[in-house]
Amino acid sequence: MLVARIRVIPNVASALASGRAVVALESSVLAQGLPIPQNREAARRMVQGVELGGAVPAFTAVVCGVPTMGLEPDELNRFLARDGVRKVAARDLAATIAQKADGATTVSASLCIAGLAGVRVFATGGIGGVHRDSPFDESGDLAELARTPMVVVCAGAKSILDLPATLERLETLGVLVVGYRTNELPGFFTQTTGLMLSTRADSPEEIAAIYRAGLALGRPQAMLVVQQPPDAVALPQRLVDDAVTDALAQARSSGISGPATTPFLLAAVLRATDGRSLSANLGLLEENAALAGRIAIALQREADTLS
Ligand code: PSU
Ligand code: MN
Repeated sequence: MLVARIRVIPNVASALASGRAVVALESSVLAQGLPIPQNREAARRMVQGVELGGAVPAFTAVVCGVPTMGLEPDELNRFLARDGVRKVAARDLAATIAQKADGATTVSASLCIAGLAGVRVFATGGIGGVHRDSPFDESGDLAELARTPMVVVCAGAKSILDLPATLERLETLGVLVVGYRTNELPGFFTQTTGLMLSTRADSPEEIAAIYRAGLALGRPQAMLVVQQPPDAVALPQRLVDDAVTDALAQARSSGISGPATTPFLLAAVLRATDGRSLSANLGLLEENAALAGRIAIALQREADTLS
């Protein structure tokens, strides 16, 4: 099935056609963010999370130049093996399509594809934002969040970023950040950051109601829902701060810049935490997917009541 030039794989297409809740999932975290073989475990747990929530998962990607909602098993395997798979942000979509390449989509490109396919809920680990060393390096995720009316579930922005600056940019762009069962911005690997949020919600139904109110105003922005990484895997602030400081120094001395920065820093943090950041990453990806599933179901239930 083709929706606005997006290929939707059959099981996702039939879910959409029958009005079932669908959750979009990004693929860059699999092909660039996490190492092999744990990226396979991440994919499995993201899918399981959405399904536990009661919804249907769909990875977004560009497959041989075709923007796609949902990956068939052989395609997912290719992305997990990551041979020749590009990191694709929203700005890179057109070139990846025209050059018929495989592209793993970051948050920004995933929002673009999911939005075109009519999916309203998306889950990831952490969004991109304003970088610490070079504040002019601001992830395309922020601009895309400002123009895509979807619910985006995450554990905050990645710890490698300038979190106060990222939160300020979201405010300027008019993107509401809602703390799910928390009053402050989680730090991706850590549960707290000391950065207070304007809005808190304690149930998927409350989130659905806020999202609907924003839609009714005709506003184009996404709503960012943040939740803490699970107790069992969250890391202490001090460990993460030290790991990030080291990672930034390594990036500087290796001359890393541009799209390579985020994957490089995530890998350096992984080494500096003796792999503990990996368990945190896998745990929060699953939890975020599960919450997204419950929100998608709550939105669907509301829609069914209204129609
Ligand atoms: N969160 C993770 N791992 C990742 C990313 C997020 O736990 O790999 C990816 C997302 O796809 C996000 C991207 O959109 O990093 C941001 O990259 P950049 O800073 O280059 O915009
Ligand atoms: Mn960048």
